[in-house]
Amino acid sequence: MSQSELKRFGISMDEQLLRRFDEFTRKKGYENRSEAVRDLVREAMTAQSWEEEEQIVAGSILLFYDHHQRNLLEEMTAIQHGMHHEILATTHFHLDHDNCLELIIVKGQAKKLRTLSDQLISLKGVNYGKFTVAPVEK
Ligand code: NI
Repeated sequence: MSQSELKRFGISMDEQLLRRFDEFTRKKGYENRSEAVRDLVREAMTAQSWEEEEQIVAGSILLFYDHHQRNLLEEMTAIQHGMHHEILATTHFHLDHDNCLELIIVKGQAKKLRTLSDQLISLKGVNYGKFTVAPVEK
């Protein structure tokens, strides 16, 4: 597994973030910070390489939003209709009086899906969004 030698480098981080990172490292069961950082870097770089490519990926866009936000539902629907070839399914959950959770299952070119996800997540009223995809074929 060691095609290349290990190199050391320092990372500066504010104390609070480092405390949270140490807790994350412990909960995830990593032996040390280095192992955790290596995994996170790999994950970030893998995700980025998919997004830049024409590669076909599939996955989900998860959105938490307040449906009272003006025009939000109309804008969301218009964006999704514009990408109906890439959207396989949409499921809507009413979480409470104000908040909704929408799960959109997507398949298509990574670049295109990232754009779709960015458009939806950046809408006013969307409180949290998460884009998760993996390659369908190599
Ligand atoms: Ni709802």
